[in-house]
Amino acid sequence: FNDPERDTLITGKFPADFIWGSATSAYQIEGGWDEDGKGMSIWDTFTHQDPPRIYNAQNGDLACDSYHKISDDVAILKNLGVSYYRFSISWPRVLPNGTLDVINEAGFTYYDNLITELLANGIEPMVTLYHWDLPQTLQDIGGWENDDLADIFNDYADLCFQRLGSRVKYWITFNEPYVVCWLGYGINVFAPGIYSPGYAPYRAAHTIIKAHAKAYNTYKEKYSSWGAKISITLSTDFGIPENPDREEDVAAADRYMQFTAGWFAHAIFKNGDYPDVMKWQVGNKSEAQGLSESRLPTFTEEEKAYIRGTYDFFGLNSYTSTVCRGEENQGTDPNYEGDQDVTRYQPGEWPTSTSGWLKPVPWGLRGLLNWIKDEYNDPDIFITENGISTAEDSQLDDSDPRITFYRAYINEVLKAIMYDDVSVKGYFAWSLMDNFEWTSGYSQRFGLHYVDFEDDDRPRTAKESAQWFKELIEYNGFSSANFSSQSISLIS
Ligand code: GBH
Repeated sequence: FNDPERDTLITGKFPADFIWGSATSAYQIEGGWDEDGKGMSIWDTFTHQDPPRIYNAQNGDLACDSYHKISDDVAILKNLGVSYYRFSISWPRVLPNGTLDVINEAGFTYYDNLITELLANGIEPMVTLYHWDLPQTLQDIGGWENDDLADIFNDYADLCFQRLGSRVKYWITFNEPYVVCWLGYGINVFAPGIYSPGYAPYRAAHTIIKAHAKAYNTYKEKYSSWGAKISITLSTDFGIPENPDREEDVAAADRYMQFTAGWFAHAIFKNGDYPDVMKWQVGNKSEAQGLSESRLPTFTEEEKAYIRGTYDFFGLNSYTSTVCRGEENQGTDPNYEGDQDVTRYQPGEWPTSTSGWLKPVPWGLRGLLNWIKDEYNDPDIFITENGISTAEDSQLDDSDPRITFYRAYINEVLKAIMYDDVSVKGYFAWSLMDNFEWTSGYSQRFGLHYVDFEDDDRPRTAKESAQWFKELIEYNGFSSANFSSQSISLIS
């Protein structure tokens, strides 16, 4: 993305109706893993494994104890001045077996109370139905590889709409299905810990896309009088061609985007089907591997018609970028990454962070927003996550890198709105508070608020970045005052 102003911070305001929020997810904050009738999720199973799979054998059993701390959580949101809070529902907390046979009322009471407290403080909920914590009972029947999960998810979604929907204006079906499918079913990095790099991710994605479409249509058929917007949150790094003058690299960057964002977005935001380049690549590789059919499943015409257009906005999580070189994969084993014929890396000169994968590239976010606008016909976009980690021993002074990161990234969002006319409608900082960072446990702190994990009470304390974000929200944009605590430059 060729941006002549990419080294410059600009001043300016966001549109008056721009939504500012902060985000969390159930397993990462709630704790209460076996309380009041909650069922087991695949992350309970995964974190309790022996030998341990998580940094220092940590888990989310207590996490930030948000299950018991509604008023603390709402108080820090209120202090931030956000108008929205994005949180997720723990499916096994409300349906311990995953299905409608047992409804755990205590689970709904928790979310009911949370929403009541939010609204009483002038904060609207944005609710994610699936942020990775599948009921274990559903994994036992194959998880997302089992086609039945589309209907079972739809039942769960329907129940959540019915119980909570009169007070929710934004629903998100799935958070980052790419991560679920590839890290969970492809390479055994995340729960459920399946290693099947050439097959299971495609099968899981197929079910998830159908599940999303069902839940979307259920909302529109049964609950549209409540008028919420409903969609999906997708994640991708921004793929940058290694050499923008080399046609193979430009094509490779596009293939990477189609295999990550497009894997889900093409069907939902375009025509009900996978990107042509995915069908071509996976089909050809499958044939070369002597398989009788493509490893990429197909949708029926009826399914395509049902899936396309099942969105009211584009939910985007993005943190970093990646450089792509077009290069034929020489491996012969079925593999989703090999299927792409893309060699990827993050250049050594990019700034680093506590999370090895997260190299701050602010201008990449503007490039990505433009890519989405062009690719999917200018949808409304909500950035549902963006942020940076600091080390386990970091405390309240997080101006470098967190303020520097937010300033540079959010400034790129402003440029995308002001200069490129991208329809960005809201921005959610990840995260409201330090929490359980999946396999990294509590060693990577993403919070605007510090959580003391040594203290049983899990007290929350505002970091410097929380104050900075609050001032940004108050002004609804950048005045020169937002630049005053400039430290090292991420913008290079
Ligand atoms: C988001 O994923 C999640 O939605 C959120 O829950 C999470 O806390 C947040 O980001 C910060 O990570 O362990 O080296 O194999 C962002 C995409 C995908 C980035 C998994 C980290 C693991 C890399 N994440 N990836 S590694």
